[in-house]
Amino acid sequence: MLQDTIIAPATPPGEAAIGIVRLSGPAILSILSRIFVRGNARQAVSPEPGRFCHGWIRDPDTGRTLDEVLVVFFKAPKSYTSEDLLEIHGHGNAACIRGIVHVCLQQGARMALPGEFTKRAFLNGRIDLTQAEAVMEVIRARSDLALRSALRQLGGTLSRKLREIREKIMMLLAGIEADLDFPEEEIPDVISSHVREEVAALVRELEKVRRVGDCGRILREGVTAVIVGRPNVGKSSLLNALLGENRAIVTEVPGTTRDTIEEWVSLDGVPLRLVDTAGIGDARDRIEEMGILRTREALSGADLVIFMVDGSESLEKWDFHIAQEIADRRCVVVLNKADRPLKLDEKEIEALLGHGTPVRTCLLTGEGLGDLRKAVRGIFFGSGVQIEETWTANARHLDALARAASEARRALEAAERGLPSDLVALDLRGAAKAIAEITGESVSDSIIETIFSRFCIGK
Ligand SMILES: Nc1nc2c(ncn2[C@@H]2O[C@H](COP(=O)(O)OP(=O)(O)O)[C@@H](O)[C@H]2O)c(=O)[nH]1
Ligand SMILES: [Mg+2]
Repeated sequence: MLQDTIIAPATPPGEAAIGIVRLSGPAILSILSRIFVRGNARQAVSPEPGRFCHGWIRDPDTGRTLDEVLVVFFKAPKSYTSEDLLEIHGHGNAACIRGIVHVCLQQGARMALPGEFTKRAFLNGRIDLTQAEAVMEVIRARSDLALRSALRQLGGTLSRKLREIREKIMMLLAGIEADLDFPEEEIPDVISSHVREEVAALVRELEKVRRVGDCGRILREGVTAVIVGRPNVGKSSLLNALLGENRAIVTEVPGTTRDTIEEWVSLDGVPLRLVDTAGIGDARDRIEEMGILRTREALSGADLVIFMVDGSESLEKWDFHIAQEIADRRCVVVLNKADRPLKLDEKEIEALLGHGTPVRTCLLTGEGLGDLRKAVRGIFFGSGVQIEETWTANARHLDALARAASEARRALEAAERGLPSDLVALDLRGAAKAIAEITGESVSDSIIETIFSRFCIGK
């Protein structure tokens, strides 16, 4: 299956200093010998591995010169694909690139599918599936933090961690199976308590990997934060303050904001999609009614709720209604209008509304905005997760990790209830299999196809 030689442009079309075409597969040197003329005719036509070599690409059928180029040859297995690989660096002109690709196709290469170079690197065992996925994460990263997280994953940090976990499970299984082989030498208590501890540690470790990965996902996709509260507490003022411009209309008239307003802001490197809403309160007309409906819609898609109350007034029924509606959500409570005397103390507000210590702000002066940033960041990167250790989880990873963790938890339960150890082993094997899916050691062809089909051509 891998015996053919593939080709694709590696740089985008259009005017540029250079344009690169890549080939991978067994036939590249014979193709090159027919289309490449070295600048220095005394040198051998075959380029030395890992060195730039200057020359001309000619069409052997017409004798026409297509471009002046530098070629670099990477000898298997020391290449991106682990196969013989060739880069032809021509001029950044679509016609030059087209000419080079065309002549290579004529000499027997075939156009590469999206992601086929990286797929070969994976199938040849140079990288695992999480690293292959990281290649596209690096290319598509839209923020500095997302890029750093993708680069760590590409470097194999996650792969190593998962391999480590899988080896631990294998050791546990080996221990359990050794006991199964010699049931007469039963020392069940000692072994099961030891196994139990190890399985409990495994559950914790899997949950941590998942949390860290989810933070990476947030760095990539951004956090959708929805500001809710009664009319007139200062929601639009908060949007404007975090944005640093007067995006939303702010007046002392309740019901000023009728539609939802969205803007992206960077919160210390964390991309935040901030949504200002009409809020929730008594609607006085149909427009306000629809605004409240939209607020509820926005709330349902929020990763984070910023719940704002006016600290200079007593809490009202709507404050309690909102608190109830968002009871189980990730939330920060903001106690605004700190320039006025506080009607309720922070402890009371915390007790009445839940959701931890409120942040006090005054949006007329910007007081407390720093605390709010810190609180928001803490919600995603608190609980022992450092931005420096994140990796970029996608739905596939999170799903497999959730299965691994739930199998491990089941193993723990079985061990705690003193069930036969082959049942514990069964669940542990399930956990190991889910992890092998993430790294690609055990994964279906159709999943592999789907992953690489999302790549760009030439990668
Ligand atoms: N005194 C005081 N007034 C504020 C503060 N923040 C906002 N306001 C005022 O409260 C009113 C309502 O603000 P707005 O942002 O439109 O509230 P929203 O209806 O929740 O969007 C406006 O007159 C703001 O100037 C604050 O911290 N202190
Ligand atoms: Mg408003």
